[in-house]
Amino acid sequence: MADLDTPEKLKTELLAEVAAADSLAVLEEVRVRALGQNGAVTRLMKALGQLPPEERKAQGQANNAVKVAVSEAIEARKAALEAAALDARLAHERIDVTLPPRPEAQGFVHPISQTMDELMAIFGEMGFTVAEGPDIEDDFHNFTALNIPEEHPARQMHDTFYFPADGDGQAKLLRTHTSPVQIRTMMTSPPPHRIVAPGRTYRCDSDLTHTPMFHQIEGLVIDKSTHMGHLKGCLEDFCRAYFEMDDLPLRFRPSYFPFTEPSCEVDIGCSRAGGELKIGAGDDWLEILGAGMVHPNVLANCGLDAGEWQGFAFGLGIERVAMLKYGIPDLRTFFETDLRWLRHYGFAALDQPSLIGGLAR
Ligand code: 2NM
Repeated sequence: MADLDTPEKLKTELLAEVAAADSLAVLEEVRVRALGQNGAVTRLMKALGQLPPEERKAQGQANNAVKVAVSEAIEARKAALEAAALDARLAHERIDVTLPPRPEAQGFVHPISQTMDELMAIFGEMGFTVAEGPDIEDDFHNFTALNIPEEHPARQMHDTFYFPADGDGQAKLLRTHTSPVQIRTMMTSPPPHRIVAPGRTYRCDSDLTHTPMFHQIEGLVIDKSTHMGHLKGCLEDFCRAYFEMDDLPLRFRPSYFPFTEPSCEVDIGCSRAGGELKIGAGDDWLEILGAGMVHPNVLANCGLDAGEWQGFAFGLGIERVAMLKYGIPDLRTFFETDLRWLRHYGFAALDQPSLIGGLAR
């Protein structure tokens, strides 16, 4: 390309180059050479200033016509090359709609969540509703209302996590059981009651079989004539539904809790032959839950007339029953957040316990 070709000649040359460009890269190179900062058309424009004034207008119009023609040719060529590239891709590439979808990274439901869902589904079928309360409690709801005396060992610093005392000397604490939820239910709504309270609980204890945070589910039934027979039937139905054994043997053993009278512990039949625990078979027993008839003092503390209302309560550890049902040997692994553990013991999110089927299939 001569340095200062006539506009007409330059236009012819550039249009030929544009037409000959067989790729977007070559076309871009032509564009830079023609219209770039130091391109032939640009230089033609800059040369205008050296012309005598009377020639500038005509030359300027001619230059402009070149610029417009070349720009338009480049745009058109670019569109054509892009269309051709797309056609070529479409001709080659095929989408196989019969391929299975790529597996997505899968999350897992933690055994605690799974077990809580199962427990709530079973109690839900038995007519219970779910109640919740705060993890941070006061002395009254966690201890006093539950007929737990001041000197009770559970109140000692080494069992209970206390917060620093506030202005009036009252120290809040982390609830040591979910029973304060039952207390709050009885104090804020009228009987009858039929609730379960699942949730986190805290005790200052850490060894092979204790973690400072663990989970409980407790239940409460209050009505005018609820008696120990209802307690037995309810917990029997529950144990058999949870362990999915219609003939699971059950034993009710006398026990003591400050908040119930009488109190009992419930064992399920098992065998430990050869060191292997097997639920539902053999002549050995395994403790599963604690229960009892709600103590008249507790009812009175909640403003209920113990001459009119009575009922039972129970409580169990969620980790413990999850370990038993799913063969998880070590409690502490529940809270180590080890993804390999979760992949092994976790549950698929889409295989949740339905509300039908937990009980008597
Ligand atoms: C247990 C065992 C026995 C219990 C009692 C109450 C309340 F609030 F009604 F008094 N809530 N939970 C209870 C009774 C809990 O757990 C082993």
